[in-house]
Amino acid sequence: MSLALPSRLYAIADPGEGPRGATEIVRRLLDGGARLVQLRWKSAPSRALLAAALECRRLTREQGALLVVNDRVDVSLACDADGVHLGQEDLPIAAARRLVGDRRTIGISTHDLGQARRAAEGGADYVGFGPMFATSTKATGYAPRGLDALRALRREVSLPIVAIGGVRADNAAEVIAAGADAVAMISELTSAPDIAAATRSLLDRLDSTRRR
Ligand code: 3NM
Repeated sequence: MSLALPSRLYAIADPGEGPRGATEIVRRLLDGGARLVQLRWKSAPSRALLAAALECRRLTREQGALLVVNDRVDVSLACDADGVHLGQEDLPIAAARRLVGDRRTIGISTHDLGQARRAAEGGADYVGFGPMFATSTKATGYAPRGLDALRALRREVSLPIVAIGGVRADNAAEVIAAGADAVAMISELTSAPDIAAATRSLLDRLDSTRRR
């Protein structure tokens, strides 16, 4: 079942090595108008992650925003998130689906057409696709895919596509124009001095972007 994305912005709260905690980032993203938020905190012990996820759940509910938890099906279920986002090395979709059921969203990170096709056939609700451009946030092991690869993917896959990796305010419009349903961003927002203001201005820009 494909996810109806509530926004062209898929904002990822990843505290990384930065000064702000995950829940503080989520609060600021929501203040700026984000309505689709992923909690991504790879280094967190399970308890700290769950505590953050529960708080993020409370905050996203208050704003009517969707919450997706990265990597962790268990934490996604335990905080009653709207979905889980899985990488190629995480639980296979079929196993995740058995756990989360049909009402929750499963997103899959993909890096080429074959992976995206398999994700669609396997029952993913949306696919991530990247890295679009060079990024230092994650060592993906893949060269930047670029806009042509995104256009090719768009022709092949009818599921919502969330483009990720090196997406910034100044290239987000061309990523949407090339066929992404939403753009996912980490550093562009989390390293902004004022996360809420950066989110707000990005959303304004995306609103006025023409689709394909
Ligand atoms: N996944 P930034 S690229 C988490 O290609 C992640 O699947 C990617 O961070 C992929 O917005 C990436 O700071 C990092 O470039 C995105």
